[in-house]
Amino acid sequence: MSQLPRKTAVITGITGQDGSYLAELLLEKGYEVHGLIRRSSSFNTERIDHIYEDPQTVGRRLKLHYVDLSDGVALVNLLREVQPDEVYNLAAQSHVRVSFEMPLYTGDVTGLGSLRLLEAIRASDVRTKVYQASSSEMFGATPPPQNEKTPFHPRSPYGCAKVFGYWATVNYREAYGMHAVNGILFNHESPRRGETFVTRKITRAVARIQAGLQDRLYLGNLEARRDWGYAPEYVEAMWRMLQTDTPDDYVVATGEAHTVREFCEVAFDAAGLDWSEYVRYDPSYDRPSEVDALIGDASKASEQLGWTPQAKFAELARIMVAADIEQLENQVAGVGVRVDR
Ligand code: NAP
Ligand code: F7E
Repeated sequence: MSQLPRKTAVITGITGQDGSYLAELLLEKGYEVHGLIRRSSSFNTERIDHIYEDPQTVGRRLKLHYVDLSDGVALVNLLREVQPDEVYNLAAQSHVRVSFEMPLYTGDVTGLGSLRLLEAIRASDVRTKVYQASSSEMFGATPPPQNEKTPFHPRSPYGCAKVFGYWATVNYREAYGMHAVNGILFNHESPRRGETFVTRKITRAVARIQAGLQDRLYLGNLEARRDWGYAPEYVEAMWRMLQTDTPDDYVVATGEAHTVREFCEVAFDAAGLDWSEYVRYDPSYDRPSEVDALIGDASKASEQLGWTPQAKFAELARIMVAADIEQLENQVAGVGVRVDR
């Protein structure tokens, strides 16, 4: 019996939360995975250290390359060399609050970066499918529920940059017949979530407060409502989007929304603590313009991709608190911490 040829994928942003889970998923499925990392003076590969293979490893299927999304020529060269079947564009300056402080940088990497990648695919003449990491932040001020037909009204430089990337992706599909899709993902979290996003900031603080290492947690707007899902499930939706015959755009969400305050309640409660004793307001975490409420309608993804969310709000918060408590205990005990959850 003849074997199907091994598929090859490129992941930009492989060192991030989603990139690390997607790399694991694709390796499990037998892909050769090429991850793009950017040069930094200190290591930032913690989330993928457990799947890293030395260049000397025979038959290795995970390869890392230094390519920054600001460098279009490096993208062309990489694509020519690798000839991928699938490209997942997950790299971004992804922090909404930071995008108000670095709007031009965010526009360059998060917005123009997606166009650079699309144009690099065209310039290298590679026939590949491409996934663009679009975001519920594009809906911004438009009231929920939000689906694929909901008009965009971004409320941050980050949201504006993602709208640009969204339309560039649609345009390359229409203009050049590229198999290019937008996954419009609502907030998704995990123990690997960046430490300055609100859920992880809260669950890390819960662990530290329980251990007696911290006595206050300063937060901004507690009334914002978000549709929070579990990141490992969301990367499965990304992969499914690239397995279809016809490229299209999909919302990925749980359909349930909760406030930041509710997340605090559940997360502190998971450690037997009362959140109101520890959480204090600090206006410096407020945003010049806020996104008040995001609730996704993922019916299209359910019907056409067979994707449905499993872990919901309370379970997600408990998973994250348990992981942060375990990580802290290991640190205190001096045990090497594996970030492979
Ligand atoms: P993340 O943890 O912040 O990861 C972002 C990745 O982009 C990191 O690997 C980062 O590298 C890389 N990166 C940043 N600037 C770069 C540059 N100039 N050149 C090359 N790489 C660069 O983000 P995430 O949560 O995994 O999200 C993945 C993608 O989905 C992002 O595009 C994000 O905007 C989008 N998104 C996320 C959510 C969510 O809730 N998580 C929802 C919707 C859309 P370093 O490790 O070196 O910093
Ligand atoms: O904020 C409020 C804050 O930074 C959530 C990114 O992955 O999801 C993420 O963007 C809410 C906001 O995520 C603090 O004002 C209160 O209303 O965790 P966040 P985000 O802005 O929703 C979307 C879908 C993406 O695409 C982005 O890449 O929480 N909030 N107090 C706070 N937020 C932070 N970070 N820190 C606080 O102290």
